[in-house]
Amino acid sequence: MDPKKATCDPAAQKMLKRMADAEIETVWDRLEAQEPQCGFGQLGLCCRICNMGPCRIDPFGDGPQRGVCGADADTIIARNFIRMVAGGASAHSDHGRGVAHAFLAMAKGEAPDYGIKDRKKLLTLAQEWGIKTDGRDDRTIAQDLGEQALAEFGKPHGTQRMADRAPEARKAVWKKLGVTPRAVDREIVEALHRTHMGVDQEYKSILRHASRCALADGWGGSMIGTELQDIMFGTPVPARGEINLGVLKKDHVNLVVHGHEPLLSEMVVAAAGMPELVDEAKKAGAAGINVVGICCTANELLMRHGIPVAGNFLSQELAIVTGAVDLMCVDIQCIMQSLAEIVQGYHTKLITTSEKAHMPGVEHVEMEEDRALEVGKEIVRKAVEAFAGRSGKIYIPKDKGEVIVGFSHETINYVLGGQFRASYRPLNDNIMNGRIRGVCGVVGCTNPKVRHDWGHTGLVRELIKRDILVLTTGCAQIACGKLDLLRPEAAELAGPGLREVCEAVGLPPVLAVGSCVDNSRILIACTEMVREGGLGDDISELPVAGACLEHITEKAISIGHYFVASGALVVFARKLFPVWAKSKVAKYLFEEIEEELGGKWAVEDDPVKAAELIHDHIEAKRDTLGINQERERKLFDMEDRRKLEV
Ligand code: SF4
Ligand code: MSK
Repeated sequence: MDPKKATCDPAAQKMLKRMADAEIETVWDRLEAQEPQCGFGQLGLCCRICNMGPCRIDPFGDGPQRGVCGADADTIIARNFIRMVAGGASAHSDHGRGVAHAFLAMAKGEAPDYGIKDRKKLLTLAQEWGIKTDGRDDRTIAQDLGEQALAEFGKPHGTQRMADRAPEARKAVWKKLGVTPRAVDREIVEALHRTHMGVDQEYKSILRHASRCALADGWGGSMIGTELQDIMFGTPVPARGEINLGVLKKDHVNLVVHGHEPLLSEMVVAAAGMPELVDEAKKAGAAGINVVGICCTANELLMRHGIPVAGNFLSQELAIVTGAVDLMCVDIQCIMQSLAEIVQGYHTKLITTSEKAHMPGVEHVEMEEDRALEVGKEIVRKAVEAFAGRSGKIYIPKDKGEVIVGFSHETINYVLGGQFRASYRPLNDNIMNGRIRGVCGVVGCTNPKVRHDWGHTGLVRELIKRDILVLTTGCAQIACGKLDLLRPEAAELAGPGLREVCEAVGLPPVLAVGSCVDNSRILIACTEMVREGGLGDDISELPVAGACLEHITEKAISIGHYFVASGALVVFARKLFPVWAKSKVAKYLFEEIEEELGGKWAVEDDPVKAAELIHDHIEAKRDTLGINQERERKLFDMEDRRKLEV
């Protein structure tokens, strides 16, 4: 394998070469060993839901066209699709439920190490949910809010409260189609029930429920997770940071937090800053304690504290092989089982922390809400101990990108509109006057089937060149950071209109919005754009889109589908999208669903062509809005600048 073909991240290229020389197996090697992968699976045409199977449908028409139970190709593809949505929704929502649980414990005084960092958001959300705030102390308000948030997952009646935030026109579309999300658990359970052998056999009916299930994720579990995390740990504001393996420090205790939930990593960061533990590290011969992140837990810490990021999903094995990681603690989601084997060759200590996610042969230190900081301290101490036992050689690539992050929707509001008139008006105005053509969310994973970081960064470069503002989350956000796209200087790569706007307000053309659950922030940003006026009455009228050309997980499918069901065009890589192109399911997802929900899926592997597709979609939306009439282009004058200045 040629490292340059596997990844466009220079640090990863160096590490892959070293791993090949040392004959250490990587995720790329295991992918190669799996090839050729099952062609039926790649098209969504295999089913192993019951024990009359597994069954497969022959896409060439020579072999079987029905499973043993009689299910046809479309039923099987639709069932596989909705099960991915349900898996993704369950992952995000169980994360959200965990946060709600800790939030309630905090409010009751049962989790004393957590607190309320964003009081304004607490009061705003409480008022939004009809919780009395006058004359009540914050903890009591938080207790009511925590109870209600937890109830959203399993309530017997009614629909998701967060979904009330959507524009009126959007809610009317959902209501008419019968897909307004109810309790999160109910939608996921129903998805599994409908796809049990012999239940829902009409692909459109299955896929409509997929929409409702995905909406329960985006406008339910994920949004609850994001909002309560903001209240407990602070709503992100612009912060500087650094991204890539070069953030590891040879002379420090390097502690990597990897996974998704900030509940633990916040405590590790707090513990690592305690003088007693820093002293212990110094006594062990280290210059200090360096906490860095991988995957979305990294995004959570980077956004709130400027904690450095060592890499995204495909960087996790590489980080260990630097020999500089003293301890890696993992919680939930996107953790490769291979880590347990790779650490055998190093002094690195690997620790699991979630009751839901154990690994064979790996020490488990359970995160407990009522003694969270103690657990954080215990983990930091284990990292110091491991540092003291360092033996092998250390190689840390020097590569790291500088970034500005922290663009919660509140930050976008503030940065664009200013403290005294915070609003999306300047964004909408710049879209209406054409300097910014539209907005695209570039999100999601890094998959070894695609050149690492190439799909995301290639697409982002092409979008900003076309004056499309990019919002990014997850591993895509880390990819952009590694390759210098999250800096204001990246505006030099943007088209003239976007560049003018970015330079006027000092913004990067690619705004880092956060982790996977923070895609809910993009839903809110879209809603605010509608509310601000001038760009239609519904998200489906906005010149916006979403994309992920390197997706891996069920979570990514759920995210993509909740954006489609919210009215957006969503583009994924063709070769990673397990839906047979000639099926009726494909016709529905790529075309007909737009008539029902205003959004639709599209597939494209090539980042340039994907950018063209998104650009054409955005221009078509602009035409429909009537904002594409020829206008005289002019450079910013003082009047324009005054409008934009913070
Ligand atoms: Fe085969 Fe039908 Fe069973 Fe699926 S549900 S494995 S198609 S018999
Ligand atoms: S971590 S879900 S690989 S974005 Fe959120 Fe990255 Fe995808 Fe995991």
